[in-house]
Amino acid sequence: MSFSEEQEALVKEAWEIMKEDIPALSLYFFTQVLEIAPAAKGLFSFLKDAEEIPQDNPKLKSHAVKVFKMTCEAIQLREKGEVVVSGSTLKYLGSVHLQKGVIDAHFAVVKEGVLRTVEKGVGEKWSEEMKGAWSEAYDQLAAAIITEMKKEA
Ligand code: HEM
Ligand code: ISQ
Repeated sequence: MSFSEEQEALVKEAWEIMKEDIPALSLYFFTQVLEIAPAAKGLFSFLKDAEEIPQDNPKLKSHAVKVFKMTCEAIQLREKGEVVVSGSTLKYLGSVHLQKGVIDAHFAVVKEGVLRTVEKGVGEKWSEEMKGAWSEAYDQLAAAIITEMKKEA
């Protein structure tokens, strides 16, 4: 599967808007993920012992941003023929997630969190097409990470 130019543009358009509101959207992202899967809280080192989601935790923000940025980058698949991630490697991502005890089913939870966050972030620019573009980008990236996790397991 690959991205159309239109899908690429939609992913980029959303991120350009979301970038301006990172603290609030990061918090929203974690809130959504934990609402769907409360047990996922125990997986994150900076959430485990917290009563509630910390409002201003730099780790929380940077983690959330990484997920969104990497999803954006996954759209380079069209040009490069493979999923590219910057600042880290797929191998590293595979091993971190394996080590933390992440399983396949969690990826669907995080996907839902990503989509809800984009919807909130872009407001009236939200559309079925934009949802499709983000879904596709996320699925490609998740599949690449899961492949690495399986290789190592
Ligand atoms: C850590 C990205 C899916 C749980 C990380 C890190 C990155 C990342 C980049 C490393 C952060 C760092 O060391 O700087 C992604 C991407 C995903 C994804 C791009 C999907 C496409 C998931 C899923 C789960 C998960 C499905 C399960 C809930 C975690 C946990 C850590 C982590 C628990 C370690 C956090 C900590 O305690 O420091 N992820 N992740 N990730 N991820 Fe993900
Ligand atoms: C998965 N991996 C890293 C960071 C995350 C932030 C929120 C939800 C899922 C995540």
